[in-house]
Amino acid sequence: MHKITRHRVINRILYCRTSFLFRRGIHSDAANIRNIALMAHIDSGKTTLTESILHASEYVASPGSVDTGSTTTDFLPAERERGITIQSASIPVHWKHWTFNLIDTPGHADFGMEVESASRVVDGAIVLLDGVEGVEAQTKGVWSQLNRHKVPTRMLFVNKLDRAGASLRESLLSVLSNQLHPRPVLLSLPVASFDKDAYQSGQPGIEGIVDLVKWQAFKWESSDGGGENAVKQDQPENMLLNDHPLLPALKQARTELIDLLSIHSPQLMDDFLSLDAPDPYSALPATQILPHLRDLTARKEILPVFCGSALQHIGTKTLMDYVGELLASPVDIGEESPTTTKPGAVSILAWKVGWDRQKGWMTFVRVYGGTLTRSTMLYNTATQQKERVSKLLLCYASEQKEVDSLPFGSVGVILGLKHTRTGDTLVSVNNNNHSVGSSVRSISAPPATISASIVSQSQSDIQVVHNALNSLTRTDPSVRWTEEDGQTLVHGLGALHLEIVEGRLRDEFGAHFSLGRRRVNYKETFPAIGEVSDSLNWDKDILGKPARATIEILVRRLEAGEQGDPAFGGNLVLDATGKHLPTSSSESSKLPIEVATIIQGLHGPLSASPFSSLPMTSICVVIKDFSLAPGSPPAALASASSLLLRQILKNAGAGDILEPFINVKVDVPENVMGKVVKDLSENGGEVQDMLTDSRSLSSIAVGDQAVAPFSTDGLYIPPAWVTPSAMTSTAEEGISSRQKRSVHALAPLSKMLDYQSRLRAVSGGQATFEMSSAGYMEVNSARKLEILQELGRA
Ligand SMILES: Nc1nc2c(ncn2[C@@H]2O[C@H](COP(=O)(O)OP(=O)(O)OP(=O)(O)O)[C@@H](O)[C@H]2O)c(=O)[nH]1
Ligand SMILES: [Mg+2]
Repeated sequence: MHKITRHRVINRILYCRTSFLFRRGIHSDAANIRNIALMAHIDSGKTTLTESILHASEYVASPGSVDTGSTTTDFLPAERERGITIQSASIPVHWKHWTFNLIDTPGHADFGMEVESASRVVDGAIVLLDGVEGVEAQTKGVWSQLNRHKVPTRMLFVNKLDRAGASLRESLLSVLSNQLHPRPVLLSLPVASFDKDAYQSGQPGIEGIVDLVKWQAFKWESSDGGGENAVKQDQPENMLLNDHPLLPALKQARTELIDLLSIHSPQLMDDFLSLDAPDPYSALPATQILPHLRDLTARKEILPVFCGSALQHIGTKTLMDYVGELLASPVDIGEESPTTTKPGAVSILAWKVGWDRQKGWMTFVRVYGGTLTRSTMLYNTATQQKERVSKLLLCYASEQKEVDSLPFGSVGVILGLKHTRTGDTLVSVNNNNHSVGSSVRSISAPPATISASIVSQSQSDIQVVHNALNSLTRTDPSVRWTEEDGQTLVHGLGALHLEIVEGRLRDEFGAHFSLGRRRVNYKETFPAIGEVSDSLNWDKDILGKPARATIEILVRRLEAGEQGDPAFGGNLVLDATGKHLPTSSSESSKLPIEVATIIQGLHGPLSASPFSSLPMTSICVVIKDFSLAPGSPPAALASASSLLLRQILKNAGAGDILEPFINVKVDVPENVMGKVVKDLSENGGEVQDMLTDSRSLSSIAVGDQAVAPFSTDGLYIPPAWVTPSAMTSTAEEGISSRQKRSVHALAPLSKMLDYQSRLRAVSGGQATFEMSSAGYMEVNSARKLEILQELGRA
């Protein structure tokens, strides 16, 4: 493992974690800022691409590598040890006239909270695909997160095209088969070899790319390329000589690109038709194409697709050019403020809170309205507390810089805030009428799936552990802790998450404790008995005052395709017209007080089933009617809704039990595959596929209902031979199939907590695996009994 001292770690935290606007002076021009995130399935190359981007922008003289634990953004010891990203890191990049605030996010589903908060503050995302794997389980996970947070602009980067087996065609088809976007549009194509003979012999790898918009080919002279000198650039006709087979394919790709864009942009069609050139498809200049590309990207009509190899720095600079050209700036998004603030008032979102032993609490913010200065007195709309700024920071590598202000659109750090948590909105006190609970946007933590008890080493450690837990939950809201039957329980998103939490509590917060057995969190849902409606009259005194209210609600299970609200335990509340009502306390405070109090009343019965005491999920409550007698306190409605829902749940009888499932992919040699499959089946796993070529995964939707693919009509899908290394692997399939297989299965998380050691034993250490969350699923009656027995309820 790469050794790194605590002192260096702290310095790295201070110098690198923070986001920065510029290198040589403030970029006050928000139109040039791009707040973007890199998101993808685990191991797709996000951190490697970040390092390549930093290298291209001359931020780092020589790029680090995740494989030797020397990257800029994965700097925690736990990250370097494991070679994975755990915390998202924001880093400023200066490129041409733009400043990118780049957030490298983790791909592992256990750190979904990091992706969640990053999705909240970015205006654009680069989603990576591993060119060998295509769209994977977590690709779809991050894609729906981006949808949920309405991230306005996105692009795709098909990475690892240097790997044997990488296929641009299959990757693009996987975008359609998984319904990510109906119109992925290739703006660059890879050149496996500029040498015609090598190309025809199926030379694997990638030597360069062609920018189809600018009609330029780039050739990397050496594989460790990246530097300007190593790249040769010219028109494709001058670089691909002697009837190179790729040239006609490139021309076809460009022709189809212009045709497709023209169909969606009448102006471009006019420009194109009025071109007086023998070959208008090659003559159309990039300057005429770019505004339309930008517009179509913003309107989500198209999904721009780029390709390359982050490891070899191939395609990185082209990608950076298009990040600047196509992704939205804060100006495109406009100012966002809670409705109650005056125009021009400061409004900021705390998207991440970090703890540093020397600096104390570091609050990472994005400015959504106005300009934040050091003297701005802030008001936290969620905690309803005033906060005083002590310092504003912008950092760039080892240059740490204190500044007087953070302008609109920027991302920076505030020191000195005492109560602010991830997801809170802060506004300037002067311009605010203290709008309680109003927020720019809310960030909600995904549901916890796994828990463990924490046993303090001595009586005096108990308080230290509790303080450490409070601090940790402020930095990572997906960690929760509770006291149950005199036991302290910590809840997290998965086994790896808990492992990291354990380490952080010890190393960062100095707590002494031991962790008990891990167990997964079960949930209960409404029984399958259809809809139940009922009403209730409340006529009792509240705090000595007469209180009268009536309420009528309907309760049912969520229907297929209906999404529960993660902030409300995966349940949903609708009004009488079927409109989705916001349920998080900060959002629901925008509702009329009566409705907000009814929702508050629903919390209690949903948090514990009357039968199993488990939290209830996937339940839809429709508020059909209500009334409050004049002079009665709104609390009467909360009491009425709570009592009524409890009655309905009780009368409906015990519901079905749900438990967290995971998608697991095991790469295993064929000789031990049988044992691996048997073990999975014995442990409640359902094997879904055993593939010889993991790319074929693109056509199946793991853990989901199969969906009809988007049509390829009108799209340019490159032929398979454009990435000859994929052809090579097909040719060798006979051999490889005897060697390696990918087993895809769906399994209950509870049976997979010790999978690492179990798989090692079963496969003799010959297999590797990766997991991603598949969410909560209903269990069969045998398993239900087992769970109820485990809980002492049967
Ligand atoms: N051949 C090849 N390998 C690559 C490329 N990009 C990344 N890798 C390798 O893929 C592995 C994962 O790379 P990372 O950059 O850590 O991937 P990540 O997406 O940041 O992973 P998480 O943060 O853990 O989700 C490492 O071994 C990299 O060296 C590439 O373009 N080609
Ligand atoms: Mg990473």
